[in-house]
Amino acid sequence: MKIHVFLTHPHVACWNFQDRHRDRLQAAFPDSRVVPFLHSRDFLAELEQADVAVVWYFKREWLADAPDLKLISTPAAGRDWIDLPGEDAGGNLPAVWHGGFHGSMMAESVVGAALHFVKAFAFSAEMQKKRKWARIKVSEKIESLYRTRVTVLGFGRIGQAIGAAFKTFGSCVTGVRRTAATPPTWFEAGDQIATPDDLQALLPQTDHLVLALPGGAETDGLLTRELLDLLNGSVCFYNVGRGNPYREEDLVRALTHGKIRHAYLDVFDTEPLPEESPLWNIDKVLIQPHLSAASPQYLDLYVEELIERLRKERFGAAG
Ligand code: OXD
Repeated sequence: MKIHVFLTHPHVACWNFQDRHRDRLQAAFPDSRVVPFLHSRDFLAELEQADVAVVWYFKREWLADAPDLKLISTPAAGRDWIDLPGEDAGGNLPAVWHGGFHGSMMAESVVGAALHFVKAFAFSAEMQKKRKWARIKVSEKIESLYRTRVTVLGFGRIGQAIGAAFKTFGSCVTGVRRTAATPPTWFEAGDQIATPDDLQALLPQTDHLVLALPGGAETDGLLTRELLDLLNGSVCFYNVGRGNPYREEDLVRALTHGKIRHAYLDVFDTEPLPEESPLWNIDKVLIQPHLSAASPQYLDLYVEELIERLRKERFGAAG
């Protein structure tokens, strides 16, 4: 089996494939050849020989140069960057695997932001800069996640990992998803799975609203202006999925009309977030440039997952 790896990220160093990742993958499949590429031109020049392509993105026109390709594997969770023709186009398309290991890292980011908000760390830092021992003022702002009501929109692997992390602080979790699912083992009395039709009833009761939704037509505009208007003003809002479920102007309106108390935004409809976006200037907004899953261990976790899956599905059994 020839595994060609082209995992070079233009901006984020921890998303670059390193020698240790190659060594781990090679050691797991000694009869195979793991070949890393740094540049797309070199990757494309040898794609003809690849059985497996490990990539951040793939363009459909590359298929013409990949007669033996059986699998495209990407660490990304989102479906956005592997562009293949639809099945109705016919032909033998390679299988596509997306990473499923992001949950714990993204949960750290969301719960980290939640703690940042409820423990009033930004205000403490402000007081510190002024050398003020502001015990009364700071204490008035400190809250807890205990018994707060958390609603997670998008309750797949990532959403469930985020819900589980809130659970460890004693929150009550509602996971919203379109299709039925077995409740996670960590659910307790009061936790539930709901559907988007329940949002009208859920949103006014929600203390922490987390969006962990995939992009695409099914989630486009899901959070309408009317739904945002139902938020209770003390809610903390988090988006680590995609920017498409609401219009930015509706979110800005909800923020400036006092519907949302704090927001942690990691993803945006237009990325990079344009300099003229009003979101930059809203104090209660904490902006991160699409990094909620960043971690030095990111590709180690991916490689372990890939090895396990290649073994389980007997890819490369013939070497
Ligand atoms: C992903 C992402 O899909 O970073 O992995 O958004």
